Amino acid sequence: MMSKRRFLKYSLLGTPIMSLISSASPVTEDDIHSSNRPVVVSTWKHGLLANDAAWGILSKGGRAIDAVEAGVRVPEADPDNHTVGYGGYPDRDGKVTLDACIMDENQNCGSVAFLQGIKHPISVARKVMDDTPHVMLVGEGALKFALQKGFKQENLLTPKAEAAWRSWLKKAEYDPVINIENHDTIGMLALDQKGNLSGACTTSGAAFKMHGRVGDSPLIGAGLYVDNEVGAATATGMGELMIKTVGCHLVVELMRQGYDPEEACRQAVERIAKKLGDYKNFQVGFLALNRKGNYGAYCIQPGFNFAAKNKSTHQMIDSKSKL
Ligand code: SD4
Repeated sequence: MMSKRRFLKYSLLGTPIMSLISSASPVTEDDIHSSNRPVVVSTWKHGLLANDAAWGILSKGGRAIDAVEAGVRVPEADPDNHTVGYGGYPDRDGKVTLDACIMDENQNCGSVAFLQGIKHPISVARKVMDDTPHVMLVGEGALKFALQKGFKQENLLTPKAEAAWRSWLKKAEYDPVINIENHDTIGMLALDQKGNLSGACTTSGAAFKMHGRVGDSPLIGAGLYVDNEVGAATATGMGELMIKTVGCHLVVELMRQGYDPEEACRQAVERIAKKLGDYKNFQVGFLALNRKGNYGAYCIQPGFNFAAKNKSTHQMIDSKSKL
């Protein structure tokens, strides 16, 4: 039997459509959206290189979950990126502590928080998802698990990050700076050729944070959420605001109600503004992708941008902002 795609192509070549239409199955919503696939989006400028790595998998028909893991490993390994993985700024005690989570199209998820000495927390999170009955491992337990799985323990504090910390120590003021580096946590969302969504989020967290502080990035619902029937969302910025509002779950639920990705992100920012009086002192950026392959973002302060790649384009897009 002729496939739907071949049917459409054949029709366009001049065969009378009506003569075939009774034997062809109807064009489904999925057929229409498949032209938008695959697609990958990720936060900040480091998303460009990360998207390229994800595209290597997506363009060959690979799974979104494999693409997002491979993608975010790029900034995790970059010593010049001071907000993700190796080279990330340490906490106020001089320790680099990492948070990450990953989620697939079947509601499977894995997460690590307060993990030290492992360069690729996203891959440890993936192992938690694939090889354990749990969702989240933290601290020493996460490290022990990573070592059992063959990950190498190494010093993640680079000389540059250590120098920044020593300079911060002179005043030791805890004052989060908005968009100061313009390359923050990486949150990545992908829709693969088959129409499945996945997401990953990984960070060294707020620079010079209190020892033991964990932000939104490893928390399913706060820093990342995926529902294959609807869409996916991830976040960057001051994690406490996303945790207090379960921000990414909110964005996905707004898309379920029918809002497009940008409007869903905008409404989530409005929710933060309504509920949290001090929101103007912080940045939060939401990024969303729906199952049709449409994407959008919204943030509190100007300055947040994201990288978007599909078959026809790979570009940085400035997010609209509330302020
Ligand atoms: C956190 N959301 O730990 C992360 C950090 C981040 O922009 O994205 N900063 O709160």
